[in-house]
Amino acid sequence: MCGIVGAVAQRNVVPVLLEGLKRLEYRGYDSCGVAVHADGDLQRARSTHRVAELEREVQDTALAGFTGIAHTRWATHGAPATHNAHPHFSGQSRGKARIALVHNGIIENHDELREELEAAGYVFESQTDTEVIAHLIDHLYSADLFEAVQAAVRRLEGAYAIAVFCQDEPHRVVGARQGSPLVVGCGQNENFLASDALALAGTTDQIIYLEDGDVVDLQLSRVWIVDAQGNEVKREVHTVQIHTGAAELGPYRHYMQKEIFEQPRAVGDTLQDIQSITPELFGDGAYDVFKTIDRVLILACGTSYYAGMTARYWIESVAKIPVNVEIASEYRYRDSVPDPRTLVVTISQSGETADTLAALKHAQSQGMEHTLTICNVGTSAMVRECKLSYLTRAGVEIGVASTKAFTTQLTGLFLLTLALAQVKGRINETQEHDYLKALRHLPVAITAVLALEPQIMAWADRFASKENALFLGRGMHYPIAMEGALKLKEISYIHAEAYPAGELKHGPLALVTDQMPVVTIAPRDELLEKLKSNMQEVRARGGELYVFADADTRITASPGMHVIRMPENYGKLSPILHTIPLQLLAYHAACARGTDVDKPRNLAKSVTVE
Ligand code: HGA
Repeated sequence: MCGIVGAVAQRNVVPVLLEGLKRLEYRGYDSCGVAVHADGDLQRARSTHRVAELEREVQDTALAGFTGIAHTRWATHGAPATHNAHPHFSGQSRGKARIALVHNGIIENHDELREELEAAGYVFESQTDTEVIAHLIDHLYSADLFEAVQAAVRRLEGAYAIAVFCQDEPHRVVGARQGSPLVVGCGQNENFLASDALALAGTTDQIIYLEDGDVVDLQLSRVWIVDAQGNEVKREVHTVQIHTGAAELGPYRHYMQKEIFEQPRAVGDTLQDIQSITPELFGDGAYDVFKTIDRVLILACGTSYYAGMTARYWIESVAKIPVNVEIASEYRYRDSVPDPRTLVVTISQSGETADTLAALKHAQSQGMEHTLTICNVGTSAMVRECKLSYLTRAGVEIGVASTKAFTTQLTGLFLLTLALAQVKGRINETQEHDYLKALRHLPVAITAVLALEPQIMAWADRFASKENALFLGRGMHYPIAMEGALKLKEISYIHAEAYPAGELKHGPLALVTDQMPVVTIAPRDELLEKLKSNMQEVRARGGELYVFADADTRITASPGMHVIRMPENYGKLSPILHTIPLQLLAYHAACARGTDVDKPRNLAKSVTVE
């Protein structure tokens, strides 16, 4: 999603701005741009190509300046075209641009503001909601940008992080946030703004996390923050260790492939060196919280939602606590019945997912104070907002389609299951010891599954010519089937749907023909015989089955029934192992179709807009 970088310094800031954009590229974008204060004018370059292309343009035109802002855009309002790319200017209809602005988010009252500003004589050059902010600030401006921005944001409805500078005030950048992430980077006689501390790696590690409603005034040696009421506030400066090492592709063709193969390490790191389960793994005070709660509400989106659905099977079966799992974008707007004795668990790779953050705040506003997050970024808004947290240690995930983030989330959620079960007295020491042992063996077990890649590649070639696929799973493998279908559609653009296998005969069986591949997850569990009957129903209609079967299921290959054997049955942790071949199948089907695997069309990595 959109990335913002801003800088005020005594050196040319263009290299810092472009480096920042490169670090934010992994989030996904469709255009990019940079603007600086140069020779008393506002100058900009914008491109619908990659940041490297923008960089070439900037070099050709020798764009340089001491103050500037830059942006990667993931279009929400207006096509991905140069005229819609940020930075947007205002004031050019008077002959000279005065305000330059970049924005992440959605302004919901943009139509109304546009009408008002058009009536005041402003001419719009783009179809974006963002341009209204630039004109509004220009309209309200009288010699003080900080004041104009404070006045402007009072008129905005929706979500935004903005960075703005003004032709009349060459050494100043003003930022503001409401619902979208924005951080300040503090330097020596220079200061910066960015969507994420990662963008400033190598420039500064002194980071201030702005809060909703904050407006910040950045000058060379001053960072001044006011809250929504206009009162000065002091926000803590954090020293942030930013790991950037994951950007090397090494021997892999794509980041997604690299990240699939990193899973033994990522899961191992996420388990740290845990020798015993204690609630304090989730933070101070976790014991009291776990003791108090008698239900769990999981809020998440996309792949994280499927991790939550899997956790529901674990928590209900091992810890015996009732669990609800809700899609965050639905939960935040629906009437629900709050229960203060609920543990609200949010799951988000980036910790900045706008819908999940909003759902968390909605739950808090309903009086549900016991909050916990499973998150991959320790400095994220989600970790700061939740009382308790467990950090997955997947490392930076660049591929838009989540892989190692998912399996590490599952690992964290299984630890949560055990901690809850322990506090509620639902498991004894031996069971705890056995589960921990199985967890510790996971990296080895995953490595054995990764060795199936050549067999899966052969299947993937056949999938590449299909336009539809079905995925079947039962019990705790149903969410894994959903995740497998999501992976396939995200990166190969093959339409895929998942069903609990027993549901097939209630409708989807009508879709089954000899053109429909049906991927089936077949672990050796108590539902195996039922699943086998469901598979026969598919075969009887000519459907081709592609089955990932545990070694001891006695499912064998026959015409129309293709089988890949999973090395071992993994009991309660089996969903983690069965995820891996589905990732590889999607990955190789996408490669065979020649799609842009790491940056699939229309999608972005950190979903920071609603
Ligand atoms: N609404 C703005 C910004 C979109 C955004 O934040 N995407 O992540 C636009 O469409 O330009």
